[in-house]
Amino acid sequence: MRLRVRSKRGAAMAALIAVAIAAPLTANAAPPDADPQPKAAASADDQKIRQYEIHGPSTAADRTKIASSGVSVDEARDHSVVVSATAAQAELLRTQGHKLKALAGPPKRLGGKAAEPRDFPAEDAKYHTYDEMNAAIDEQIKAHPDLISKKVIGKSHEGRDIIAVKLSDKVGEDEAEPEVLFTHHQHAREHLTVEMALYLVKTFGDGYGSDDRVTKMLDEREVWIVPDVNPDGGEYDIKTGEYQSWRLNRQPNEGAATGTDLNRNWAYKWGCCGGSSDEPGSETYRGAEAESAPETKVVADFVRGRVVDGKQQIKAAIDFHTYSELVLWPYGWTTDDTAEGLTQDDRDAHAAIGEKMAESNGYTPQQSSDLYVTDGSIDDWLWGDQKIFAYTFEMYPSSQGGGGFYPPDEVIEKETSRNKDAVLQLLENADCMYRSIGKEEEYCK
Ligand code: NO5
Ligand code: CA
Ligand code: CA
Ligand code: CA
Ligand code: ZN
Repeated sequence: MRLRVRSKRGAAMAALIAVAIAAPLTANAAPPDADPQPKAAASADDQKIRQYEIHGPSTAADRTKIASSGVSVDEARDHSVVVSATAAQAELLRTQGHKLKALAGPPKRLGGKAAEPRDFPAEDAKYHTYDEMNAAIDEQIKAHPDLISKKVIGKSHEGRDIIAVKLSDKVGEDEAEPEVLFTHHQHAREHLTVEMALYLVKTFGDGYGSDDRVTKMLDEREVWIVPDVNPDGGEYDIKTGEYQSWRLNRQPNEGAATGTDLNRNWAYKWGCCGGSSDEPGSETYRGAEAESAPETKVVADFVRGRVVDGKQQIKAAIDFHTYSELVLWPYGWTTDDTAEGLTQDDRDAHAAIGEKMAESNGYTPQQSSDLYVTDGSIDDWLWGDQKIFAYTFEMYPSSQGGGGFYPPDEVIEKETSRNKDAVLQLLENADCMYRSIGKEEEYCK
């Protein structure tokens, strides 16, 4: 059954690829750090991603099946989904019998001004470009040099620095304190997550000495923030000054389609379970092999580098995404609550803290695969490979109507500070995550 479906899709894809090959492949001829030449109008239209509403899909299995057509599932409702798709992917879903309703494209927010290349639209000026993000972090380091530092942990495909910001008392020393990791912006269009990182750097930096909870956590934990896992994708999304709805990184593949879904490229159960795509051009393309995307490998190497004397120092993590207002925990690769490497106690501790965090920010707590199956996600790798308690936060808004991937900059402050208590909870639990299920004696002594 599955084979027949795949071969049918294969034929459709082959036809689409044939069309794509007829267009000039100028993008691939460009050196890796150069901008691709503008493509012919038809080809650019083919690549254009927009959102559609599809009625019918009601279960995680339905949604996983939708995703296997190459689209990303952006929103799961009781009896419908919102997906992002190219025209070709939308067509494929239609041939499979689905009715798609095109939704409004990304907002312009130009405020009467011309689009400014490589910048957010005028009305969204409070969002930070990659350069503005780095400047804001450098400013915080200057203001709090004993508390905040940064290091370059590697480079993106196009050569941008990927940085890790460290926050702790005696920040220059590697103290024996539980470490906690926050990662942001795996998906290019999820710009609010970079603002989340900047909010954390500012709130922790400025709050030390005046905010008791913040002070205690910086005294007793080492906080790592990777504010921009996918800088190339993020910059590409605003390259023309108008939002592109881009999700992937900017690494070319064989053929015409660019980009890997970083959150399908991690080296645990990579490509195992129908939760990613092996087709370049898919919104969930998993890459040629695990960690084939430099950005994934850079962050994975950093995490592996936190193993000191055979012990992983990082105890817990949140990977920030948008949107849907969810708190998710592993696994994504299976719909079973427990599985290899994830005992009932592991699951219960994840859920107990996940539910408490969700109580404070008003998000919905659930296992990741309740949404749809994913494989090669960061959380599965963090837990399955490194035994780091791992959460994904899908931030504001709850739905496409609330702005989808592009909420206006007016919401930044409210929607980042909304997670302060949840982040502090994770830090406070990080010395013994099993305390949350009353098993401190058993696991943490
Ligand atoms: C994420 C989570 C389900 C992990 C993903 O909409 S998102 O792409 N941000 N959702 O599919 O990787
Ligand atoms: Ca605005
Ligand atoms: Ca310290
Ligand atoms: Ca340490
Ligand atoms: Zn995402």
